Amino acid sequence: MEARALDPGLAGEAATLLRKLGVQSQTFERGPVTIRSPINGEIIARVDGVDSAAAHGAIARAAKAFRIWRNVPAPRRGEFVRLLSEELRAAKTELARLVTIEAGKITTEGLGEVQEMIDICDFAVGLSRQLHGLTIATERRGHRMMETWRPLGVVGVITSFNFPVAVWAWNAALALVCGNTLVWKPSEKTPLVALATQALFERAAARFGDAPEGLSTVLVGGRDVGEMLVEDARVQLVSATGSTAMGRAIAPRLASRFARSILELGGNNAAVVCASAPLDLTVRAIAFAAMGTAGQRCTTLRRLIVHEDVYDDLLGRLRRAYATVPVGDPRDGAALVGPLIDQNAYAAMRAALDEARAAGGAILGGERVLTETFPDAFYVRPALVEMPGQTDVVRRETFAPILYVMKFRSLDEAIALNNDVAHGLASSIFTARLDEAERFMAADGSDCGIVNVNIGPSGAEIGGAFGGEKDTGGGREAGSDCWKFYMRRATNTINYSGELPLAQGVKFDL
Ligand code: UN1
Repeated sequence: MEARALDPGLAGEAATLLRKLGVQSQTFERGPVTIRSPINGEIIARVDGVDSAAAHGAIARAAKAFRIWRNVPAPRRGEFVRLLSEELRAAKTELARLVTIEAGKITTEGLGEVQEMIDICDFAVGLSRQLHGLTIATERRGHRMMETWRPLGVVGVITSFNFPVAVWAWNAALALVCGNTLVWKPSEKTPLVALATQALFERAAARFGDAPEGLSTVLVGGRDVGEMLVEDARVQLVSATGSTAMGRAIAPRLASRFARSILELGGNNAAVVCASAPLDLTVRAIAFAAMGTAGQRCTTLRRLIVHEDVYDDLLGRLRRAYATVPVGDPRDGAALVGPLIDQNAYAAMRAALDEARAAGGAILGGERVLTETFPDAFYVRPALVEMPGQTDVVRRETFAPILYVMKFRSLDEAIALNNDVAHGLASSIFTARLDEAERFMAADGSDCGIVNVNIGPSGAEIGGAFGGEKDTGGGREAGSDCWKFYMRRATNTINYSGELPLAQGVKFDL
């Protein structure tokens, strides 16, 4: 089934939404950079990229703002984030619609994206009254030892098209309550939602009253802008989401100036389906994880490792799901799979499927659809590919809705397959057996940063730490204690004894 097409008056609608969200018309009506909607390939805006002088200026203002912001009490900084969350709540429908238009997410996922921003803001508001350190036993009489957490500096945030605003919010909400200031380089494919988010940020700043100028700036631009964030000594931390190649290029440069980095570089995520798996639930979980967001989440399920006893039953059900999933205009409530972001994404999908076929894969789906309605957009039917084994193409991340399926016999074999890829982001096991679930989560189980049971690898909540190992980059963002990465830990030893005992019994009497 293909969902029906809607009237494509997208440029006009995008302009109305942008104005309503507080973005000045001149920001998106003229400029050399054209922005196209993946819904129909239509040009929806023309923006101006920043030049290096403007980018330097933004970093300088952020550095200046930091000197003020770091001294604002943390709960008051939390109040700023609370106001931001109010703006996001009020603008949720419009911002979500703009996400749908610019990134091609289906309506509920666009709304989910903004909800994720609201959720991390709420988390950060609570955190703003915590940020607690420890008091630690000291060996010296009349002394106290403790740790305090202090603001770090300017945080550079580089985001990708697939979570074009939520990932900024994960970083921004924490960075702000931690006393830092921000410079944001959004994906070149999705600057409009970033400009809209910045306008909401400025509304929150106006209501807050005395927020320093330059607290957060968005820099629309390409690789050169990202590189400026990486090279500038005033930027203490760069949090970057994108390809492993991008991470490999920037990580050593940040390390060479001892700046911090949080890298979130994609995944090649697997699910293991055991013989005891509850199959109804498993099929639904697989469908969302593998086909949702048109396979363009870094947590998308890309590899399915199925016990041979349930293989035929599960594959039968999956084939039905793949044959009937509605692909179509993401504005249409009936569609569950929207378009790929652009032609390059489609070409990468085609190339991967050709390679899989050559390696012995049996492919269901994967063809381009809706070409008559949307000749300049790239809608595909998600592909279900039965593979004879974990070949090279399976071991590579292709950012498209392709699910490779393989068989296993023993859990050891399944875990080995799960781990035998370069990335280490998310993984799942479907089982009714406690021993299998525990084994998958154990030290010698999945080597990923996210290890789930009876739930797919994608769609993480903000309360947990998000990120993964190996080629995923090792960073953790969002919940748990990730806030600590946005702060400087100071160990304080205070002597109230009136004497000067040295640690480790050292004597140094003059
Ligand atoms: C990403 O794809 O870059 O777990 C982030 C998820 C989301 C975040 C994905 N909450 O799918």
